[in-house]
Amino acid sequence: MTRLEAIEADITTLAVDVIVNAANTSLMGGGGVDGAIHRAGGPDIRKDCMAIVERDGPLPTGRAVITKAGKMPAGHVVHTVGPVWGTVGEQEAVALLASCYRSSLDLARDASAASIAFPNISTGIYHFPKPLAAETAIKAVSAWVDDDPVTLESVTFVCFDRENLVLYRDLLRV
Ligand code: AR6
Repeated sequence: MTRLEAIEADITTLAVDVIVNAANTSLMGGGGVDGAIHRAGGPDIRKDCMAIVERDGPLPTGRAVITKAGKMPAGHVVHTVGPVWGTVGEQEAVALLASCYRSSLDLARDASAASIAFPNISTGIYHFPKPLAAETAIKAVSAWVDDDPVTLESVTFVCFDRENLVLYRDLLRV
C-alpha cells in the first residue's frame, strides 16, 4: 500500500528517490520551486535539461522528463509543466494538471523509485486556484496508486505555505 502524506518543507532538502519540479516548457529554470531546485542542485540539472530540449524540443504542458538531482539529497528530479491558469478552460486545466501528476509517477516507476515528493504544481506563479489544484492532485495520485499499489512506498505532497498544508491535510483525512 502506498502512503500519501502532506508536509510543510523545502522540497530541495528531501532525501527521497524523486522530487518533482514545477518547471516551464523551456526547462531552463525560473522562479519559485524551479529556481530553488536549479540553485540547490547545481549545473548538472541544467545540462541534462539542455540535452533533453535539444533532442525533443520544449516540454509540452502536462508532460514530464527526468534528470539527475545534482547536489541535492534526492535521487532524481522529474520536471513537469503545469497549466497557466486562465490560458485554457477550467476542464482542460484540470486535465493537464492531473496529467502532470500521472506522467511524473510513470517516470518515477520507470526509475524504480520507492518514494516521490511533489510540490503544489501550478499554484504559485501559474495561479491555479489552490483548493482545485489540491483536489486534482490527490485524485490523480490516488487513482494512479490504486492501479499500482506496490511500486511506491510513499507519495509526499510538499506544501510551502500553510494554506496548502491545511487543504491537503483535510483532503487526505477523508
Ligand atoms: N519547496 C517546495 N515548494 C516550493 C518551493 C520549495 N523550495 N518554492 C516554492 N514552492 P511555483 P508554478 C511552492 O511558482 O505555479 C517558475 O518560474 C510555491 O509556494 O514554483 O507551477 C517556473 O520556471 C507553490 O505552492 O510554480 C515556471 O515558469 C508551488 O511551489 C513557473 O514558475 C508552485 O509554485 C511555474 O509556476
